[in-house]
Amino acid sequence: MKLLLIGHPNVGKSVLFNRLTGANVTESNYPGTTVDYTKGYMQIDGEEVELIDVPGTFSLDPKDKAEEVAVKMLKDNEDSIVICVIDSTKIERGLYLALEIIEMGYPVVIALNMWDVAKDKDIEIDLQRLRELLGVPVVPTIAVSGWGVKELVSKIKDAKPRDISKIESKVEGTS
Ligand SMILES: Nc1nc2c(ncn2[C@@H]2O[C@H](COP(=O)(O)OP(=O)(O)OP(=O)(O)O)[C@@H](O)[C@H]2O)c(=O)[nH]1
Ligand SMILES: [Mg+2]
Repeated sequence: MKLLLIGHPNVGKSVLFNRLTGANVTESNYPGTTVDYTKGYMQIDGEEVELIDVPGTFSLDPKDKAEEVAVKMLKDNEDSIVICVIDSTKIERGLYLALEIIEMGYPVVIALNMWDVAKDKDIEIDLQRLRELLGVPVVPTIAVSGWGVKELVSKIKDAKPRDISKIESKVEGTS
């Protein structure tokens, strides 16, 4: 099993990566590119799982070299589960990327990171509603303290590919 950590720049992917992986971490150029990426390993239910810290990207329509590599890494690892990391204070933009990845057929787990910052700003997020609409696990996290990370890991194996047409009809039904 392989896991990809994907999300916008500066949402906490690398802090989360460091929490999830142990000492056996390698940084190298992504093959055929000049962009660095980091790879490590973690254990889930006794199974060794590879985890990749994908360069931050705003969308799957790449605007620079790092974003190109992010999209390439996604396409090169079609059998992966994606942990989509979203900044809870900028949830709409983050969800757009998550939906794009769900639409491509990847099993997705969403980490709503920076949950502490969202709470400080009194941003209200209806987790139950998000879970119902998206049909994927949605877990609030605070990567810097580790809060929620255990729950996030426990949901990884629940991730399943989704039929996007069902999500769209649900979202349309709410407007
Ligand atoms: N308050 C708070 N700060 C966080 C949290 N997660 C990460 N940060 C901080 O946010 C900043 C960005 O974190 P990174 O892990 O470097 O973000 P990234 O997604 O890897 O960024 P790129 O690699 O540039 O795409 C750092 O200063 C972290 O300490 C969180 O849950 N709460
Ligand atoms: Mg990073």
